[in-house]
Amino acid sequence: MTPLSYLKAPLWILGIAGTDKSPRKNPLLGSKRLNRWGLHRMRVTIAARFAAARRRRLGAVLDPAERAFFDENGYVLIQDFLPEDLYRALKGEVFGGAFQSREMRQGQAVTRMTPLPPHLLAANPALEKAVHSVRALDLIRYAASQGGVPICFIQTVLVDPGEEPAKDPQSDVHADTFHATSKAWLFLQDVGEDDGPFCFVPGSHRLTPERLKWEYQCSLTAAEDPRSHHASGSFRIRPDELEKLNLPQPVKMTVPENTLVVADTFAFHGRTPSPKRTVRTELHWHMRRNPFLPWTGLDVKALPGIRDRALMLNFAVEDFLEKRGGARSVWRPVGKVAVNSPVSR
Ligand SMILES: O=C(O)CCC(=O)C(=O)O
Ligand SMILES: [Fe+2]
Repeated sequence: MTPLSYLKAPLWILGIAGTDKSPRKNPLLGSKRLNRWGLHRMRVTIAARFAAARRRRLGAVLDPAERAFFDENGYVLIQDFLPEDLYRALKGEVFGGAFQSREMRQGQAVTRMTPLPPHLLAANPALEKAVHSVRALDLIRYAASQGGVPICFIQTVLVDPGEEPAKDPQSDVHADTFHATSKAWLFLQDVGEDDGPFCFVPGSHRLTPERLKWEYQCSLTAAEDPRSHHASGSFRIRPDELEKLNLPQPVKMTVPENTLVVADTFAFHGRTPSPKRTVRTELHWHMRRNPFLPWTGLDVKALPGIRDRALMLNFAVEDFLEKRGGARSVWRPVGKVAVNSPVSR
């Protein structure tokens, strides 16, 4: 560490009170001494308490059976989510055009992201209805244990097992971060066993004493772990460790099209590796906010000028910084493409 990097110390401290998760990027989170004193354990514990308190407020609007299923399992799965005519119209819009997109490669997997800014939603009414589906949003908020609005985009995952380097880091079963946070998928085609389905460990969203102990152990060594995502705070878990935590092995979410899956990705999950080339397209939501917020409102992303624009604003900032010599964004613009077109080179 250079003396100059200590100028960042106030940011590291703020990060501890927020979403910072990377022991590698934030040396306070990576400090063996602080973690031996219980820094990570404390953040995980307090975040879980806040999440439970916020969920008590957010749960009232849910269908009681769906809420109970989520509380038990950490995810919800709804088949035939959209009415048939709306779903057909949605597919027509999504697969019928070409949209400004970005791509990120992770080993043999390329993830294509198609943002959905207001002008695009205005021109595609079925997409607009699906993105703003109240039933989906209520579930996403509950799973994230947060109020406010998620970001939404079209995601296509293109996997080619012949590609080198082979490893798709998302195929290692993991937790995205140290606190409740949600992702949701409305699958736009059937996803079978060999189509690289999402997989999930039911019940692993709960902070049990065993999980807390495992989190503590991870926090002592994560900063030096060779698995870069693990060292960045998305802890990877092996099958034998799951057993020790009294958890089942992951379940493959093989689903017919028009199935919505909403998950708390503090739970263990991943992407099943596929033996063949696969293309999986979905409407995809992310919701992650500061885990230490006592309230469920006050989300800047819900402000009129920002709603549905958060992702574009984020890319605008990244592009601006990159042009001025800042970090190169992993999300490369690929221009206007069909959502399920082959990978751009
Ligand atoms: O795409 C998937 O099936 C899951 C990937 C994953 O781990 C994630 O999006 O957090
Ligand atoms: Fe993940």
